[in-house]
Parts: sequence; structure tokens; C-alpha cells
Amino acid sequence: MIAPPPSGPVPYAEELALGLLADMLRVRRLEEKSAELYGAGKIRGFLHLYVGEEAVAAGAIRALEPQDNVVATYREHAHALLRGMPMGAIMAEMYGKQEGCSRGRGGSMHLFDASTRLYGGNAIVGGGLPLAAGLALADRLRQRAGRVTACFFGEGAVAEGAFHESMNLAALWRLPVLFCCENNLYAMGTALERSESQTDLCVKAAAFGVHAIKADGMDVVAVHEAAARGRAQVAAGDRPCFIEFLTYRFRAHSMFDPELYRDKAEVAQWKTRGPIHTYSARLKAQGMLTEERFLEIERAAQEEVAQAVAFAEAGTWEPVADLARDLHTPEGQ
Ligand SMILES: Cc1ncc(C[n+]2csc(CCOP(=O)(O)OP(=O)(O)O)c2C)c(N)n1
Ligand SMILES: [Mg+2]
Repeated sequence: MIAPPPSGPVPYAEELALGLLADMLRVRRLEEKSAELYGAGKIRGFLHLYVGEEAVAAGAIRALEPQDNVVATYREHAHALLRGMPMGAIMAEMYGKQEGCSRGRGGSMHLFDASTRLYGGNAIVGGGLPLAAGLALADRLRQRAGRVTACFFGEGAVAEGAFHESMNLAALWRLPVLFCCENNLYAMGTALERSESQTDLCVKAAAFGVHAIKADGMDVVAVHEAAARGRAQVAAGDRPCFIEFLTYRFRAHSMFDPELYRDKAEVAQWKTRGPIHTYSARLKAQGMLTEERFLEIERAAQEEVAQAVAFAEAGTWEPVADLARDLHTPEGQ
């Protein structure tokens, strides 16, 4: 049984309330355009979209501070964008152009930007967790108090040894990590209950002695509240915190997925809980949003996407002579 759509008043002043809406719309329009460009052969390689899950990155990233680190997965366009990476640098990276954030060498799964403390984009399931523990350990050793590392990962990662090792060390050494589990119920075509004996992920996390919280990942307000609470606990130096955001992806796992493992009716039911339309309806009901304002925010997002595409189109390919650049071994050895 799927819970009813998120409802009730939004407890924020206008700037944050509408900022969260703008964040989700920017992500949605970026993702939809990316799918279109993939179909047109402009973006190649792997592409995993975040459509349906926007409330998680939007709510959680707004709860972070500029000094915090962020580690994400291959489904990370939203995290990069909302952390402050220009949309043009994301699009150019997906095009493989050298104006991209990783000079076109990483593509969709390897967005990286040290200036906004976005430490990837990781193609390996669970690969970000040890990196997050390591970043937090570095902060501990360098005595950089007040910095938290937020690590986003799918529920598929809880089946990996790296999850258990990272949770254990983070808890044992009281490292400042905010573990943000994006539980969209499927790891590619494998439903959680087909791969895990314990499907309550907070029970698993609590076994390590960390704070463990559940939040409705389709409700940007619930996400923001939980992330703010979790971040505060972590920053206080108490213990790491694990948050399970229950969410759902509306599109296929990647561009190569025929989606044979779930019914169309299930997807349709989850769409009734869509994070953008339910949130907009709440804002409208309390008089914080008019249709005109909504369209204005949407137009701005579309304009940003159009500019990002123009930037990527105008971008340049890395010259072949540069191919050996950044290799650790001298050419010919
Ligand atoms: C170590 C490892 N094993 C397998 C894969 C292949 N793989 C790519 S995505 C994926 C599913 C991961 O699902 P989840 O963690 O729930 O994230 P979601 O895609 O749902 O966001 C798998 C098994 C991989 N990338 N890395
Ligand atoms: Mg998943």
C-alpha cells in the first residue's frame, strides 16, 4: 500500500519555500532534456535520471552548509546542480566536451567539483561510502570542526560490504557523516524484498549505533526537516546519522532498462505522490504560490536548460594530442 500524497501547510518563509520548488523544477527540466538529448545521440554512455526523486536532493542539500562535503552516486546530476555546479558544466560533461566539470572525461556518472566540495559521482555501487568516511576522518584529524560529509547512496548499497565497513568505522570513530540513503525500492531490476532479509533499513543502520531516521522522500518538507535534524546531530560531534528517504524513480533505471520488473500501475500510483505537483498544490492552498509565479519559476528553469545546452553545443572536444594528459605513467611505459 502506497501512502497518501504529502499534504498540509509548508512551514517556511517564502524564500525557502519557493527556493525548494525552484530547485526541484530545475532538476526535473534538466533531467527531461538529458533524456531527449540521449535519444538524439548528443549524450552517450550511461545515463541515470533522478525524475521522481527530486525532493531528496533538494530538501537535503538545502539543509547543508557551504563547508560541508557531498558524495553521491551515478544518479547525481541533481546533487551537483543544487550544490552549485553550473548547469552548463554538467551538460558539457555529459556531451563529453572539455568545458565539462571533468573535462569531458567522466560523463554523466562522474560529475566532480572540488570548489563546491562535490566529491563525485561514483559509478560503483557503495563506492562513495568509504570515500565519505575518509573525508570525515580527514576533517577529524585536521580538527576542522563543524564540517559534515553528506553521503548519498541507493538502498542497493546496503548489500555491499563497503556499506557495513563504512558504517562501522564511522560509528566507532564517531565521524561526522550524514548517511543519506535514497531508497527507491529497486536496485536496477531487483526489488528490496527480493535481496534483503531485513527490509527496514533503519534497523540495519541502528545496529551500528548511529542515529537512524526515516523520512518521506517524496515530501521536500519532510526531507529538509530530517536532514536539518540529522546534520545538527552529526555536527554536534555526537554520532553519525543515517537517514532513509523513501522515494521512487518514475523513469527506468538507466537508458537501457525495459522495466520488466514493475507494473505500470505501481508507477502510476507513485506518480500521485510526485514531489513537484503535490508540493505546488500545498503552496497554492496556503496562498504562497500563484499559477503565474509557478510558470515564472518554470520558465526560468527552462531558460537555464536552454543556455546549458547552448554552452555544451558550443563546447570543444579535447585534442587527441592531450589524450595522455593526467596519466600517472609516462607515455610508452
Ligand atoms: C559494485 C557494483 N556492483 C554492481 C554494479 C551494477 N549496478 C549499477 S547500478 C546498480 C543498482 C544500484 O541500485 P541502488 O543502489 O538502489 O541505486 P539506484 O540506481 O536505485 O539509485 C547496480 C547493481 C555496480 N555499478 N557496482
Ligand atoms: Mg535503488
